[in-house]
Amino acid sequence: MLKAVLFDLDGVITDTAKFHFLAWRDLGAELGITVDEAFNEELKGVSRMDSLERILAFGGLADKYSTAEKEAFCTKKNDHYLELIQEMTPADILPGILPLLEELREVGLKAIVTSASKNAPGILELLQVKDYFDGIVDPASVAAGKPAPDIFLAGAALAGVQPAECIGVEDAASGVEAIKAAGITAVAIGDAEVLAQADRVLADTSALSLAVLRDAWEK
Ligand code: B16
Ligand code: MG
Repeated sequence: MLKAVLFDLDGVITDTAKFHFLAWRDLGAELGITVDEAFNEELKGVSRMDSLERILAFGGLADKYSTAEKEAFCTKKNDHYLELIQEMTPADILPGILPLLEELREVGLKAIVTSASKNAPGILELLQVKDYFDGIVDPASVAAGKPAPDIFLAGAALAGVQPAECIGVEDAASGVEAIKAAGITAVAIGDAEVLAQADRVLADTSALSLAVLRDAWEK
């Protein structure tokens, strides 16, 4: 039986990608690296430090900075990102998400947040949806980030159910890979070619419903 839904945050519950992009673009500019929107796609679902490493490698500066310097860059990017997201409100919840959370609550299915973002609790507060969730996996508590299965296995454990009793909802290819590696049914939001590994791909979140999730899980 389907017992829990594991939600990615950025790109599924809300669209923070534009704010991550602006913050990385400005940091990149300071370092002499052009981060454009196409490159930003490769940072979706990727942790903060791993995103910085990818940007530095992209700019040919992979070995230039010490760990302490890289940590300072991450802090700077995050401070800017936090400033940018303060304008978020419940109006920024993506279509279909709130009705789905209501449905899950009505039938008693668990809802867990499995986001790579350390800012997930604060963002859920801004969106005023924190109470709909039974738990938030702390990405700092798992050994390896997406595409490793760790965060989704931790999500199932937090829900107190088996991976096979869950569905994971993701917008990033790395996230879909992580869900499948955890032995969980994957529902993806976005481009069917990019997300081909998923069990079901929906063009956007407005198509999400408990009926659609159950159908994907049963097949
Ligand atoms: P933070 P998700 C991911 O969230 C974002 O897609 C990715 O762009 C970001 O770098 C990562 O969170 C870390 O975020 O800097 O806030 O800890 O898609 O896994 O919900
Ligand atoms: Mg995402």
